[in-house]
Amino acid sequence: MRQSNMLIPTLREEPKEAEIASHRLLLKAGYIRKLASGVYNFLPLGKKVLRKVENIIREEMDHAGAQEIQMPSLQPAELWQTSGRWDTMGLELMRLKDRHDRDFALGATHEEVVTSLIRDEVNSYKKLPLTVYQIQNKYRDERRPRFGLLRGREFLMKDAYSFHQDFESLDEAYTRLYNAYSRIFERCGLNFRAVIADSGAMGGKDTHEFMVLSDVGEDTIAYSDKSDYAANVEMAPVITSYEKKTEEELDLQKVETPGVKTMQEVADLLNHSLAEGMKAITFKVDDKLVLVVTRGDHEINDIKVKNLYEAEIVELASEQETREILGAGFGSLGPINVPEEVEVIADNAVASMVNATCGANEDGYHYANVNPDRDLSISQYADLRFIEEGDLSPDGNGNIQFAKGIEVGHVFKLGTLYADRLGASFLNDQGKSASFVMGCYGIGVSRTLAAVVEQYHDDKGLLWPDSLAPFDLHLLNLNAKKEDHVKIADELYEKLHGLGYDVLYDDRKERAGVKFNDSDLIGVTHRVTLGKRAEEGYVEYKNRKTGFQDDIHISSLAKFLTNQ
Ligand code: 9G3
Repeated sequence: MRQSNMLIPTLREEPKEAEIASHRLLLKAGYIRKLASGVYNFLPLGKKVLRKVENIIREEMDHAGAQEIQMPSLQPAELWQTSGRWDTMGLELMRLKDRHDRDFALGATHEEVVTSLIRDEVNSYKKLPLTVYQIQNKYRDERRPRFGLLRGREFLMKDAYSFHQDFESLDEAYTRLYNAYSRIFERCGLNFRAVIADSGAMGGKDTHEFMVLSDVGEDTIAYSDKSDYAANVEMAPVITSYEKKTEEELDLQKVETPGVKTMQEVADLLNHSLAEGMKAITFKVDDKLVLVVTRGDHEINDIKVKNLYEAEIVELASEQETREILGAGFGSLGPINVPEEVEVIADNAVASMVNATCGANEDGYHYANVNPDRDLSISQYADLRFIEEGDLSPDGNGNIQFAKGIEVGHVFKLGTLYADRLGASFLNDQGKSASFVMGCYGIGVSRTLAAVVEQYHDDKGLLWPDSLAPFDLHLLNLNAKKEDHVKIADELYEKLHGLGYDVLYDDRKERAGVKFNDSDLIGVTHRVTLGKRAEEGYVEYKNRKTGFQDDIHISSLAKFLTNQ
């Protein structure tokens, strides 16, 4: 392709709204352009790379036995009302009305659509297992779209759904697609980890997220320094066993703590460490108030609280409703003198605390020398805290380290959740009606492209793994104003094209510096430059990734390139 005809609007200046490399470089190199917050145009180079990511996914999904379909983005509200998600999904679900004033959702995901499709088309176990997938834009009205393609409001997703007569069959599909995902991300040149994840509102139990290691990732991975254990920090279990200090249990004492607000201020005033104080936080779990207690130096993991109650919604209670029921503000809450209607649960670490302090549920007062067995009525101890670096790995092998990750894939075992809600059943091999057992599997395609850039770039611009580069070769003619150079370059372009290379040919009448800058930005690995030695029949080869360069005679260029 001749660059003089291509739409590649590279920028000289840094795009100021970009906070991370992939956002900055994809804008600067003319791959994408923002239309609105979280909504992007893919320009020719961006589209070429996006299509290469899609095709790797397509090959591996087809190889795994999945069938490609295409479902609508316009989804009738009735489907979401039947599944119950029309009301539980808040502002993130984009909704619109048609000309007859009927409600629709813009497809954020397709469990409802695909389950209704298979419900209406498949009714015998003989047609199972069946896995379908699509590669299509999704719409989610993120509260804070940011980081360019990493968190957009319209983005390209591959979403697959598998249908089974039983869980054994689901397990097989899950494993097969898990392996397909590993091949997909390997072929995209990514350094990734499959981590044990939390299934959130999707129900089901097994679920894994595929995380690309990157400092700009929004997710935290807890991984073992001695085994291949890796989990999303949200769900990593804590197996630490706490030994009780042997000091004598002192008498419970109410102490004045005027004006303290934080755990640290209490610890400082009463002259003890954070770990000797009890942190008590009020949560609304669905519609009841729960007081969650942890050791002062630990963080409450709300996902673990949610899973303990199998609740739909878990959120922090407001100070006002807390005060109404417990009689004190956030700085003085504790598990003593708690009204009946408030359930008190505590993290396992609390059970081993001796002579601890806690809020007295009275502003400006705390209790000292609190000993759980004697002074507290905890309705349940559980693993409720976030795992921390240094904690034992949940597989008992090594200790936990943290890394940031970009979630590019997520595979779920859904079970019969959606089939039950949408009445999707089939006749099983005993002639009985049974709900489909389902799995669902997503890859953020545009997010994967951005994640590749995060792992492949340098200060001069983009770099691409050969599997994704927008072109095989970048051919630069530095003297596009000299007839004889143009003739040599044109012939070389035709020759390379004839050899099957997909060539980006910079034939523009621009200065050498502009051409080199743009070539560094665009990031095509193999660059062939026709410069001052053109008359002698020499071109300069440069590898954008390794920096290797050498003068090559045109007659041996083809052979040379096959070895790159
Ligand atoms: C919504 C909105 C946002 C959502 C969802 C629904 C995430 C939603 C989870 C999934 C599960 C799987 C198939 C592909 C793989 C992931 N955000 N999820 O269901 F209405 Cl606004 O999407 N779906």
